[in-house]
Amino acid sequence: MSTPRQASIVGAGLAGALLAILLARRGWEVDVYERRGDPRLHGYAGGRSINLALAERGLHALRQAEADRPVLERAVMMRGRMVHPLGGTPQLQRYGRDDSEVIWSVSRGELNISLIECAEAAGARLHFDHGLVSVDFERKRATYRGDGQVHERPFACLLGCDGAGSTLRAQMAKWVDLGERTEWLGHGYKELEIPPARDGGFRIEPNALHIWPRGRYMCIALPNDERNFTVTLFMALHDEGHGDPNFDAVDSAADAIALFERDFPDALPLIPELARLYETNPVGSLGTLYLDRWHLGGDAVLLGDAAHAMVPFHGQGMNCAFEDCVALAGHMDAAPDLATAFAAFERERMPDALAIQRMALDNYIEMRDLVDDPDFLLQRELELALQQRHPTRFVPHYSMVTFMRIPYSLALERSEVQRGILVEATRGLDSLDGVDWAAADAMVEARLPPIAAVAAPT
Ligand code: FAD
Ligand code: 8RB
Repeated sequence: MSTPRQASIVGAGLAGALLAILLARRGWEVDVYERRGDPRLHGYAGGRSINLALAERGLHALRQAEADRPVLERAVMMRGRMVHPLGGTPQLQRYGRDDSEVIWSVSRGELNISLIECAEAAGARLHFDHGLVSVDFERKRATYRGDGQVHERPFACLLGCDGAGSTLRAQMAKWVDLGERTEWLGHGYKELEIPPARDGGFRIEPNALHIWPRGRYMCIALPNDERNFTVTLFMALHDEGHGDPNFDAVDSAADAIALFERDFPDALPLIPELARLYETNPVGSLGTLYLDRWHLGGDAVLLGDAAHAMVPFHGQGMNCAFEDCVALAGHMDAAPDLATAFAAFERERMPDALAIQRMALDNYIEMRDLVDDPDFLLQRELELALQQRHPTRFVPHYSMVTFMRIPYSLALERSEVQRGILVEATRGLDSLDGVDWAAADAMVEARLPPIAAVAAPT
């Protein structure tokens, strides 16, 4: 590239810190501006222990940055979903074929600190307490504020990793119409906690992602390496007319206890601080952010949540943001100029962002409702059988998203075809005994080309 290889990254969260490593390693001069203080000095902002599910896409990006080892050292393996039916025994549904196909629960604070340390070691300059406040795109100068000071800095380009509430996005929108719109889900979430047992061990199965599906709402729990679990309750914000609980109606600690006594009786004794946490922790809102464009010529580009925030139900927000970083760094290195690089990045990644946003919305229905539905379980059984019969052609939906790196848009397209086959092949059946295997095999062979032939190895 002929232009100077300099970049200013806005945000040292998950994407910003990883992108800094990737660019600095390739010889770029990188400055990272972060609104918050240095988490290595002050502890991670927010305080609460939040964990995230790391899957193959995110892990692969960490490997590219040689940042996977410190992260995996403290990760907890999750082999599958542990489904807790109301009044029944919990059942583990494996995510993959064996322990090579699992996801990992990692602490956001530890992950972010590891990435920041790697970014600094790779030569990036980090500027904490520097929140972007405004951008003058004509003079190519940005203003940052923090710690009672104002700093104006020139930039070659701005890479927006400043999250769902992106300031850079708002500044870009003053120059061009980004076509921004947010679709709110109407459901929110509240974080709770299962502490370690008295003997210091885990109170429930550690190597699983726990789900308490209740139709139109649910609880989940992810393990932490400190032997506690972060529990998240997802439900409607307001009355939706079904008589279901919602955050307006379940307002006090007493309401929350009553809800858990009725709907999550096995979880209630595991959350001794339910009353206090329910009253203290805020209700978070959930939505999907769509933009028609992510870049302003070669001056600025958005990625991660700033470009395409999504609902959390596929556990792919971070994984997708990490994939964005690898794609963007590749285009910045290869293209003749930044405007071309940013346009190529947008062209490559926008269809994939739209696909995972859709699949994340769909997975809410699956998690909260279908995971204990007999038709769904039969289709799931058939998915595994068809994978065994046609390993290159029929890969279960969850596996394509979670254990492979084919584009999300291709995973969505193939999942829709597969869904059709599953529905047709199980119609009217309540076990796999009656499946017409010849017909099912024929559908697979006709409708699903081998994946290696459609996805170039990366
Ligand atoms: P962020 O990680 O949010 O980073 C943005 C950074 O920019 C922050 O450090 C912020 O302080 C900084 N910033 C903001 N404004 C400014 C400014 N004006 N100037 C400078 N800096 C600024 N994803 C998964 O893949 N799996 C999961 O299991 C999962 N679980 C989640 C659980 C929770 C509770 C939440 C909230 C999200 C979860 N996600 C998960 C989604 C994931 O956290 C995000 O998709 C991911 O963090 C996006 O990375 P990002 O760098 O774009 O944004
Ligand atoms: N954001 C996850 C999955 C899929 C699990 C499955 C789902 C909490 C906020 Cl809701 C959720 C998944 O299909 O069996 N993998 O990883 C992470 C999830 O929620 C995270 C912890 C979360 N994200 C605001 C809250």
